[in-house]
Amino acid sequence: MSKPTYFIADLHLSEHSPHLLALFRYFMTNVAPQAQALYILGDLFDFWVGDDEDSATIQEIKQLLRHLTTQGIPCYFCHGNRDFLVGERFAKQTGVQLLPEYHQIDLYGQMTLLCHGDTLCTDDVAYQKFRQRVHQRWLQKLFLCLPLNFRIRLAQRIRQQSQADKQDKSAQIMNVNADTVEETFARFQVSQLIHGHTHRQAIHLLANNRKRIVLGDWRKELSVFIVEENKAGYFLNLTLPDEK
Ligand code: LP5
Ligand code: MN
Repeated sequence: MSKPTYFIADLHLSEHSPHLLALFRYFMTNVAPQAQALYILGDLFDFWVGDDEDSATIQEIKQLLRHLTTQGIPCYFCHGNRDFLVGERFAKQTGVQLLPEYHQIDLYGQMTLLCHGDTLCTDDVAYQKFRQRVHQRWLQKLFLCLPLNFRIRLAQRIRQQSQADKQDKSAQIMNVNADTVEETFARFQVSQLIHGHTHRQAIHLLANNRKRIVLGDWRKELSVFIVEENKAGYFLNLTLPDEK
């Protein structure tokens, strides 16, 4: 029998959240090794300002990923809106394979589209404008030439501004746009869509036997979506064993 495939997103790991790091350590050591493959659909990090940042926390995260990939478990990473600057150097150091913005897989016979999910939130016009701007290759190259400390400070400023802007946005604006979801299904001709970003963990059953799976974020609990052959996909939410 084939092994299950795991999907995670929106962990937002940083040295400022030791609890999340502990969850990730637990997950990578005790849960992920049972997978056939692990897909990280963006926002693994709270923010990423370049592959040259190498704090103790980042080193540990990279080691955990490396340890998994050297056990022969493929690990795939799709960029999020916080860590779109994760690059080839990170991939080489960890053995993680970087995916394009949209990636189709055959998931035990179901054609499935994977993405972070931010591109589906087209009602959030201010965010989409921001996204377009920071996804320009020339601007990213220029940003990566700046001193590391300056990049970190700038990212913190953008985070603050983003938090402030979100206060004035409705929950609906920050959710996926139904038409965009329909267009995406049609464009890629898939029956299943798995994404994160909105943090609203759910399995949405849609018309024509289609499914939209929204991955949960990690807070007190870790959240993994697990798909096995001949079985409906399900979420596993876990707290650390000694914290129950
Ligand atoms: O991340 P989250 O869930 O809080 O909010 C997102 C959207 N916000 C973002 C910004 C990220 O949080 C921070 C990204 C840091 C990246 C570091 C590298 C930067 C490199 C630049 C390279 C060229 O994605 C938020 C959405 C929300 O999801 C829900 O979908 O609403 O979008 C915004 O809030 C965007 C704002 O509306 C507009 C952006 C304001 C930034 C202005 C910059 C000011 C900089 C000042 C510096 C002097
Ligand atoms: Mn996100």
